[in-house]
Amino acid sequence: MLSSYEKELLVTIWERMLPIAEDIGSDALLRMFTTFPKTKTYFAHLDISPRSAHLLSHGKKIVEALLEGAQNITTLTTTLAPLSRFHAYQLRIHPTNFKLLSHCILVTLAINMKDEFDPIAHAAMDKYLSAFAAVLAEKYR
Ligand code: ZNH
Repeated sequence: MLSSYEKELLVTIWERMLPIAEDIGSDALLRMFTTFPKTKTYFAHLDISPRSAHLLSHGKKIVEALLEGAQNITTLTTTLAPLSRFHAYQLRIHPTNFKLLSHCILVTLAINMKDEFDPIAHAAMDKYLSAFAAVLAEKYR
């Protein structure tokens, strides 16, 4: 599904996002909460106001997980199994939400990377986020 060029590109992009993981992750989350307000219900126990400590730290975790997944793309299902179980059994996130966050991540990356987020990068990232979301949603079936 992903070419070897795309796999390398994904690792390169997420490695570049790591030093600014808090900013990237929290921006994507804030976009999700603003654009799709129902997603906020899962975070009722956290302070998710712009630049809050919770938003920044949760945003960082998301970027770290996306880098880890990109680095382990051939074993995505096993690499993400604990995270998948967590989302299905503890958090009970309805699977439709994964598409909403993926969309917001694409927008955040486009703004951050500007012209470098070209159609090739966009397509690779979209495929990767879909694959990631499919693994996170796997335990619901
Ligand atoms: Zn999630 C958590 C990732 C999606 C909700 N997450 C989490 C974490 C991580 C993640 C890494 C941490 C874990 C631990 O701690 O162990 N996610 C992720 C990713 C994605 C996601 C990568 C995609 C792409 N989530 C999601 C969604 C939602 C969510 C869509 C809803 C809407 N998560 C969540 C929650 C939590 C999490 C609620 C918990 C938080 C706290 O802190 O509490």
